[in-house]
Amino acid sequence: MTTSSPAVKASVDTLVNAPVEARIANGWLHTAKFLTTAPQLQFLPPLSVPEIAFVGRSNAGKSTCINTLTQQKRLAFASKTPGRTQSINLFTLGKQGVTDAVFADLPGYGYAAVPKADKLRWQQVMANYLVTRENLRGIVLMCDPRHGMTELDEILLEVIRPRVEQGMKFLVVLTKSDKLTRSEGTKALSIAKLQAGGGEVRLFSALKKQGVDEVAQLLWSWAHPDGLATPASPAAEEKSPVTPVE
Ligand SMILES: Nc1nc2c(ncn2[C@@H]2O[C@H](COP(=O)(O)OP(=O)(O)O)[C@@H](O)[C@H]2O)c(=O)[nH]1
Ligand SMILES: [Mg+2]
Repeated sequence: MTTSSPAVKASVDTLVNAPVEARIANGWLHTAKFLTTAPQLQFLPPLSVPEIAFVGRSNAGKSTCINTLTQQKRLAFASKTPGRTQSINLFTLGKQGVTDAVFADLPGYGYAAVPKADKLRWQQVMANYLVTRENLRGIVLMCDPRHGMTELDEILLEVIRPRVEQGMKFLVVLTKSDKLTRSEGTKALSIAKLQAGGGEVRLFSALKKQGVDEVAQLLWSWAHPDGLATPASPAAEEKSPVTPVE
């Protein structure tokens, strides 16, 4: 029998010894599948399952974060032309083929090369989506802590504040935390906590896998507020996986 390298052994240990909650959350996230893309709100299918939206300035690390969380290389492919694909991409999640949540990946904002009229149009689409989407359960704002919250992030915070006050889940993910020292990380966390107005804040590094399990468990708990459901019954599987609202 060959002896595995210390690095391989460390990875195996992490997988095997990960808390059961993290394993459940990561297994669930891995089921993410592309559903559809909508250039405007009226093309978004009305859905009844909880939806979690991912927003952030372009280049904040949003695609990398979604790919890391779902353990898929190209689910939300890191766009080569940031800010150009102005559509909402939906992904379904759920074990045993039964969709129990949807992720909505909103295009990054703030990309300088986008014409002003397009920027304004897109901000309007995004604000309308965040305010009116009925099954929206939570919002994840990606922010590169080296730049902090920009004016556009703050506009977005204002737009969602009333919904957060009414109980909408909200998480600020401080991305690329591997680029911060420990004290910079602590400082970025406390500043973001003040700005998040009751929402959660986590440091996250796709490179160092920091915060991955924590964010995974939070998202899982948002989508499953009643905790672990009983295994899907045959009746539940017969239903259409994504039940449109009447
Ligand atoms: N060091 C480091 N770089 C990252 C991390 N996540 C993303 N990046 C880099 O940041 C840049 C923007 O990432 P991307 O996911 O495309 O951002 P998006 O425009 O928000 O989707 C890319 O060059 C990524 O490689 C991370 O955790 N650590
Ligand atoms: Mg991207």
